[in-house]
Amino acid sequence: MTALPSDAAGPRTRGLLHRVRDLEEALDRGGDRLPDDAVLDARRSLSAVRERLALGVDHTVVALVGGTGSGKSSLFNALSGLKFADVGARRPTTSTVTACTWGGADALLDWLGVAPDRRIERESALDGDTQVGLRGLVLLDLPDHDSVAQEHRAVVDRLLPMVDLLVWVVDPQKYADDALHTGYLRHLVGHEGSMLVVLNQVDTVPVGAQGSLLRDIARLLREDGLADVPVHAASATTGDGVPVLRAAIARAVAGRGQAERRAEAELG
Ligand SMILES: Nc1nc2c(ncn2[C@@H]2O[C@H](COP(=O)(O)OP(=O)(O)OP(=O)(O)O)[C@@H](O)[C@H]2O)c(=O)[nH]1
Ligand SMILES: [Mg+2]
Repeated sequence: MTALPSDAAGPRTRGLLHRVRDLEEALDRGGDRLPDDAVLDARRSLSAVRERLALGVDHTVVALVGGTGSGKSSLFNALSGLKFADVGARRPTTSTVTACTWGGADALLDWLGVAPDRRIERESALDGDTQVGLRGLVLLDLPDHDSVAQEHRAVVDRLLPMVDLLVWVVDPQKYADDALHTGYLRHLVGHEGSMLVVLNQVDTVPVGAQGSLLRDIARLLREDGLADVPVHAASATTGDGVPVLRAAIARAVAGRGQAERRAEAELG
């Protein structure tokens, strides 16, 4: 059996690995009664599942994604309670993916292509209640998808399919941007369960105007074909809405991730 990186083999991974081993043993015992092609196919799928399981499925990868200056890095810091991501006035600020993990996930971060010096681990033991429910979370701060820097978009496009939950961070000025709706959101119809939208910088909007702004975002999402995507309001600066966002992320962590669902489907 392939040795697992020690941080990858949590209970979910181990359970799936047991099933892989059972199926491999069944093929060893009874494979000669099946057509060669079928056995080869089955062995190939099992080996692909094993490869993904080597990274572990006990983590949930959540990415903050959105246009430049919407506040992805600021929200990353607010959610993690750390000041690890660079927040700047210069646009764009973030050019490489930054990760915070609640529990180690080095093999997974290697796979995601996060540079070692852009990783930080949350010391959850020190945090009391605020971090409960986030164990297993890998939070990513991505570069801007609408960047003047071409390579930023390439980083975003490479990572999107690897993420379990996409948190689209929009701001009151640019939420209707075509690069977001036509370039990305409309291509994600069918993935409503794996995404949410956050209107950040809500502190800059008069209280009386916030409701209509949120309704306008919901309207645009309906036009994109994404009627069921939840929309949250938050301010990374004041902290408003951050606990609710953290709770939504905790629910995703408690649910099964994309890699786990895929492995299960394959084994089924
Ligand atoms: N008023 C207010 N300002 C915010 C908020 N969130 C972020 N900012 C400011 O907006 C600017 C951009 O924030 P960043 O967190 O760097 O934004 P980003 O989305 O990571 O930007 P890129 O890395 O360039 O894509 C900074 O000056 C922040 O201080 C917020 O909730 N309210
Ligand atoms: Mg940033």
